[in-house]
Amino acid sequence: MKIAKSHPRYASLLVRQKIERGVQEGITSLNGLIAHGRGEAFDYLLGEKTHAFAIAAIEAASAMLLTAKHPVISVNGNTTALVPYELVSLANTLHAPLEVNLFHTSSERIQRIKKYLEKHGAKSVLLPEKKYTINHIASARKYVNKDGIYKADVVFVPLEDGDRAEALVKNKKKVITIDLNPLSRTSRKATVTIVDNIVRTMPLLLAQLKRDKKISEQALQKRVQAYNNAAQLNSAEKTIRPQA
Ligand code: PTJ
Repeated sequence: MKIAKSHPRYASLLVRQKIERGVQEGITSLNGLIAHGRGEAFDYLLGEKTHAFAIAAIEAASAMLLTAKHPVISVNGNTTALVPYELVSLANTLHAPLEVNLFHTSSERIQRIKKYLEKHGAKSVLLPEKKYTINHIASARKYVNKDGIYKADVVFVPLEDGDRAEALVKNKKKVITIDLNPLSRTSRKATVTIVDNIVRTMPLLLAQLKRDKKISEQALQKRVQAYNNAAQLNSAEKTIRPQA
């Protein structure tokens, strides 16, 4: 369906279409539609704009990614459908691999996501390997790639479920997430939580990385140390429920 530019919900409807197409192409799971709806509700409460707490988290994320030894970008059916070019661009900027790790896992969907990202210019899309696992997680999500999440020190993992975010942290990895819900377990467990819509965050993060590439490693490390995730989450929560 062609959406009229004059429609008051034009931007939001365009994003919905991307998720819908993701399902039609076998990239996004049906559960992905539910997750998207939940995200939309929180975005509505946030006024559908990027707040100062998200900018602070983007700055910390950029510094953490640039000072990481082995950063890895974990992708799923929603993120691939919404921001494929930006994910590839992030991987290229950091010289880091993309790795598919699904909540509702299926080997067919894993392959489709890999192909879709390659179609959008990805050079390296890693897949989970049965020989390599992370601890503290029971489901098939424990399987990871030897050259990816297995050896990563920093995992960028937007739109994640709480179990895995927690497991990654317990495996001594720093976790950067994007989640519109500041109350979710993922938001609470991550090292850096960007409370914003991924479609707004990704271009801002890429621009921040470009600026930060000119900054010294020491200054970036200082920024990471100064960042307080709990304080930013607190500001986000106050925005969606000021009486709390
Ligand atoms: O492709 P799969 O099988 O790996 O499944 C991916 C989903 C996202 C379906 C799966 O990880 C899942 O069920 O996630 P949850 O537990 O529903 O959490 C998703 C979180 O992302 C929720 O807190 C949503 O509010 C949030 N979210 C949804 N859309 C966006 C978002 N955050 C930022 N930007 C969005 N566009």
